[in-house]
Amino acid sequence: MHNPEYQSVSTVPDPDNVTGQTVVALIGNPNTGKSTVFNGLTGLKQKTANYPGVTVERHTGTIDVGGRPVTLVDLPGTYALSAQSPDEMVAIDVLLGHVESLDRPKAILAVADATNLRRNLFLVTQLAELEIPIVLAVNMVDLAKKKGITTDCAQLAQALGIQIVPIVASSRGGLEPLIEALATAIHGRPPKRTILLPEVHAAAEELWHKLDTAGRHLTPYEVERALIDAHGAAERRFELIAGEPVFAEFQDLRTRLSTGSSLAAMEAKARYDLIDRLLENVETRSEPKMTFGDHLDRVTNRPVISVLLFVLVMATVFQAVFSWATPLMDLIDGTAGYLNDIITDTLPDGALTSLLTDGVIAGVGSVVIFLPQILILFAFIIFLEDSGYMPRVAFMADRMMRSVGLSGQSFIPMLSSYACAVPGIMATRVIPERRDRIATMLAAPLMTCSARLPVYALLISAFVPERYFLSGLLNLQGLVLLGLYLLGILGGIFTALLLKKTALNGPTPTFLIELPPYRLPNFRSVLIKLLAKAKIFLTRAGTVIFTVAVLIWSLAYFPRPQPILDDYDNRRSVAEASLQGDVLDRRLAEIEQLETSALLEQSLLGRTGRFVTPVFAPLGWDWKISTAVIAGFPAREVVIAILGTIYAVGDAENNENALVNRLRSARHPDGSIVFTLPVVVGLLIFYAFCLQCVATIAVLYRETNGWRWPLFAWTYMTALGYAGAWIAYRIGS
Ligand SMILES: Nc1nc2c(ncn2[C@@H]2O[C@H](COP(=O)(O)OP(=O)(O)OP(=O)(O)O)[C@@H](O)[C@H]2O)c(=O)[nH]1
Ligand SMILES: [Mg+2]
Repeated sequence: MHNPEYQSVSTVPDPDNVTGQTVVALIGNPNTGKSTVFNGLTGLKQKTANYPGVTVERHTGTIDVGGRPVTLVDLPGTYALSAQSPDEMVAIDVLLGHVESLDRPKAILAVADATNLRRNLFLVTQLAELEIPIVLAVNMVDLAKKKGITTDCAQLAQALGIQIVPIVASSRGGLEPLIEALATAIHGRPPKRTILLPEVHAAAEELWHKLDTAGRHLTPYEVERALIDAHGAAERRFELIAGEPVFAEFQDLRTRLSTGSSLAAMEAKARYDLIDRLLENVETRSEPKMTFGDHLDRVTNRPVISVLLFVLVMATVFQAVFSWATPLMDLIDGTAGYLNDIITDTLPDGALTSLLTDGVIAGVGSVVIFLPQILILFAFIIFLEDSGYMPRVAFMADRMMRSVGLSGQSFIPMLSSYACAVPGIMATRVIPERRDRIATMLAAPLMTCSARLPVYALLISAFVPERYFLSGLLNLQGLVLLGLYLLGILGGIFTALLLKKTALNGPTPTFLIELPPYRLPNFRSVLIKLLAKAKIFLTRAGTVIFTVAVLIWSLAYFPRPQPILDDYDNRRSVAEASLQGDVLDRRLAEIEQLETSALLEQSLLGRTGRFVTPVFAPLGWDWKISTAVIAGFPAREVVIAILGTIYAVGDAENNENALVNRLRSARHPDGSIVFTLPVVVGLLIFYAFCLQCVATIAVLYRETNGWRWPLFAWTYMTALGYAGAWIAYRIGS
């Protein structure tokens, strides 16, 4: 079939081939399975989930196409080539060859959702204007089949002048033919271009010619997109390159060309007319049936029910974190204790034994023990992401977010921050307006990330009694944890409100999100993602936390001055000469404990600790807590390893392995309890607010292009944490 609207146009000047790689760009609407295709082809593990906006930056991988290496670039999803938000800009920049280290793609691998082909073809027909060969992967044919949708791919391919391969990316179906199609496309010809708005096209060519002779280089295509997409990235680029006088002329031209409606609207209408004609004989759809998911949506999208459901889901997560993890945690604790016993039984008393037990086992072990809880949290997060629940929560939260000057679009980044603020901050790239983006970025680190979980869990299991309500359905520890998460949310919302009312004042953004269908997450892929999380956690424990534990141990163990050792040896001799039996044993244990404390007090760590203690004295913290908090600055969960080591070195009776018990029995030199209720509450509040995470600071720096916001965030959050802890301590005592 030859479409009369196709006409040949002159080719774009050959893009500069800087690195000699063969690049293929993977692009398509959001949530169509691009990253799933990418992972399937490259064997890598980029994040995939069932909501739009999962991928926000480009990721590259290498695939073998016909015996030659090809660089495949996974891109953020976009509905059209009129980029508005930073993530969409990434996609356009790659396609146009504006990325320094990456050649312009030799071919485009477009991914479309078979259940929604009409809307997906909007982008595909735009891509067909880029003068790059295209292979279209029509994905999710399994779902289309279930819905009674059939597509005649061969006929559509002929009409569009591109190759089309039907695939099921999630089960790797059709990936082989896809690679074969790519092999042909890389050396093939681009599809013929359809001119949808001939007048705009002609005007753009003319303007381009003028600019080009004036030595300002853009492509005719870029000029055309700049004309059509008002306020888009292409327009900004045009303004930058063309300069002020030409830009004014350009705006006049746009006004003249717009007949009744905007150029973008004219383009959309012409494009959808074209697509409807294309699809007329290609796609057949049976009568739409209400699916289970549709029924679920009817119920769960009601305002009151959706809020109740969300609270229920959250409450379940926190109950699960505490009650399901216990057996596994006991197992890890038991193993650590067993290792400890073996070492103390086989090695002589001394530095090596202390390093292994007090440094490595107590330090790394006190962090590793939280693995089960972290995995339960992640299992829930992955389940929520893959099921399609995330965007629905964002939709529900839209109204609440509006009251603080943001919108539901800020909610997914904030929810992602439950795992970690770093991907959460990255996820703000879907937000077009810079003000809203920054306000969300600064709220994100206040959400309770998974590194806070061990800190909370340690203090909660040490100091919150294990009490059950409603015949075992609710437990107090889970409720306290839920409260801390709510505190984080409140902190985040307050921060966003504060910023949107002051430095980042601006209109409330509008929020549009496509609700993907509910899907039952694939057990295998959830498991794979979970194992990846476990690996990350354990690698960290084996590297960063191990190093910190050994370092802190040596600071806490050395030096060991002879006079102190001699002094306590003397006391031992005196006791042995004058006492007997049980009394002697008790006296010896007491001397041992006093000696250990004395040694710790004058160790390098103890001496440094005394410097920082005054800073935290108003919060009721002793030098051990203060030192641990300061040394835990680079990553908050490290504080546990440090406490683990300090208390192990400072504990003469090595039989008490669990850090929880050591914290419970910690005493000041005058015999009073260290972890009183006001101190514990203060610590919890401090950790809810403070920004103890170098990775977050680094990503804030990168995403805001400067030190201003990361410095502000650190100061602001630390001040908030300190003030909160101080108030708790004051009120409590
Ligand atoms: N049933 C079915 N599900 C699929 C298929 N391909 C991908 N999915 C699921 O669709 C969801 C979206 O997949 P992603 O690969 O994250 O989509 P994406 O296009 O990269 O999304 P963005 O990065 O947000 O633009 C995931 O939950 C996948 O498991 C398929 O062929 N069939
Ligand atoms: Mg993706």
